[in-house]
Formats: sequence, C-alpha cells, structure tokens
Amino acid sequence: VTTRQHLIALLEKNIEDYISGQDLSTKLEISRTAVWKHMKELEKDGYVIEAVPRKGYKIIDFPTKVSANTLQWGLQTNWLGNHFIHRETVDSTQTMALQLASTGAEHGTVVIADEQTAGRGRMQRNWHSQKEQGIWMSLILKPPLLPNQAPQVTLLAATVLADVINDYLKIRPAIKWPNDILINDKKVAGILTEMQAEQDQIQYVVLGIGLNVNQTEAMFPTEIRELATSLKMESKKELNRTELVQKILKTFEQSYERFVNNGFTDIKEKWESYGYKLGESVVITTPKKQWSTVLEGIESDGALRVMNEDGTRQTLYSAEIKW
Ligand code: BTX
Repeated sequence: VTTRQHLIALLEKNIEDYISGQDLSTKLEISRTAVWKHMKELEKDGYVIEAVPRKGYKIIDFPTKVSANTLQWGLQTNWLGNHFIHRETVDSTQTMALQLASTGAEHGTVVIADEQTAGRGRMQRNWHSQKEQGIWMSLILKPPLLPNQAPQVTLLAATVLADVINDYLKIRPAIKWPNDILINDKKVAGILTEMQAEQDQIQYVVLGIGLNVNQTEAMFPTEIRELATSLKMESKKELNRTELVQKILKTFEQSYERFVNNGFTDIKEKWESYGYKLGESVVITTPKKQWSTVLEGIESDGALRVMNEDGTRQTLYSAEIKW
C-alpha cells in the first residue's frame, strides 16, 4: 500500500467528518507539508477536497475521471489489477496487452483505456469504443490450462459480466453463444480472447472486454445502432465506470479462482442459466449445409450443443446462427 492509497483510505473512512492534518501526518508518518502536497495531487486526479483551518480535510466529491490511481483505490482484489495501465487513448488495449504479455507482463495485469481508435472484435471486425463512455480493457492472465481449454476463460468472463450487470442493475442479461452479452436482444458487451501457447501449455491469455456503459443511442455509428445498447440506455442511469471496473475485477478474480480450483462445472451451469434462446429453435449454417435445430447448452470445451429434429445431438465449434 502506498502512502497515497493509505491517505485515500483514511479520508474515505472519515467521509462524514474532517480529519486533521496532524492526525493524517501521524498516521501516515509524513510531515504536514507532505500531507498537503498529497492533497494537491489528489485534486489533480479529480478529488474535490475541502480544507478547513483547525478542522482538517474532508472529501467533498470523488473523481469521475478514470486513472490508474482512481482504479486502484478501493479495488478489492488480491492480484487482479495490482498492476494497472491506464491510457486516455490507444489503438487497442488488446494489442497493447499482447505486446506487454509477450515481454513478460505479470499475471493479473490490466490494460484499460478511455478510448480506442482501433478497437478489435473477432475475425478482424471492429469494436466501437466511444471516448469515456464504456469500459475498454484487456486482462493478462496465465491460467494453468491446456490450450484447448482457453475458450473456458471466455465463457467464464461472460458469466462474470452477466453477474455484475444482474447484481448491480437488477437487469438480467443473456449470453449469446459464443460470447455476446445482450440486454433486450441488443449487444451491450463483447469479449475477445487471444492467446500464446505451446503444445501442452498456455503461456498467456489476453482477455479483452468491451462494455458499453454511458452511451446514448446517437453515440453509436448508424451501422450498429439497431443492434447495440448501453447500460445507461437500459437502466436510465448514468454509471460510474471506475466502480464498475472494480466490481468486474473483484467478481472475475473470485470466479477465476473457483474455476482454477474446482473446474468448469459451476461456470457451465451459470452460463447455461444466462444462455440466450436455450431450448429454442434456430437455423444454423455451416459451409456444408443449413438446418433448423434446438439449442441445448454448451460443452465443457465451449462448444455449442444442439438437439436435432431427428433426436441426434451434435456439438458445434463454429457456426453461423440465424437467431
Ligand atoms: P465481435 O466480433 O463479436 O463483435 C464485433 C461486432 O459487434 C461488430 O462487427 C459490430 O457489428 C458490433 N459492434 C461493434 N462495436 C460495438 C459496440 N460498441 N457495441 C455493440 N456492438 C458493437 C466482440 O467482437 C469482442 C469485442 C471486444 C472488444 C474489447 S474492448 C477491449 C479490448 N481491446 C480491443 O481492441 N478489443 C477488446
């Protein structure tokens, strides 16, 4: 814990009251001038601090601006986000994280940006990442898994996002196979997993999460206006991105640890409880044929399980689905 983090913790604990410069100086073991300098730094990060002679200091308002500091204060994780890299603008947090991972960035490193100029989706598609309106972040993970288990990390991330939205906004989202998060049939988040592996071991996974938070409809480009939504559009509430990132990381860390210790069963069950159109009939197209089938669930390797009209079961690793 740095002095700054300690200071913030003390101020937050005393939110109703002033805490004197002397008190802070004793508890932090720094001079009163140093306390004052720290306050000036906090103000630069967007904290509004009131200083009253003979009473002391008090936080009046918290930053809305996201920074590595604000993200770390109040973060309740053990290892995820211990190393935070925040940029106002990048081409893609995914590209940056892959670069960092290839040069040895540690497990749990989080790269996050206010804006991406070339956000990426799957298969060279692009991901629209409006400045300061969403969460655009990539997690560097080194899971003790075989390369063919990597899709499980994507499914895990989808359940985490769904849980956070469900708990925080009391809106139950759906997970559309393989990895879209939908609210009222519109896409609110996407997940992109990329990895580096040797034959029998994953070296690292870079898990990209794009979550639309405070966009209004007009902020989306016309091509995606019909299919995209944001948490604000669905909940009618402006949301604090820092708080949301912290909730996602906390929930992710807990879920990831359960997964590593106990395996995939719980996640599979949870995924299926959010699964979009499970039990319903859809039309599937593969390069060879097109047919109508019922979605049943997922397999532990992330494949989609369907039940055909003739009663046969089938697992699909990739398919074009008409929803
Ligand atoms: P995807 O290929 O499933 O989705 C991409 C498609 O979704 C696009 O072709 C477009 O139709 C639609 N789309 C684009 N932007 C948005 C948006 N903001 N909201 C809803 N729909 C949209 C999903 O790929 C994976 C996206 C991962 C994004 C994260 S952000 C942090 C990290 N960095 C990075 O470059 N990518 C990941």
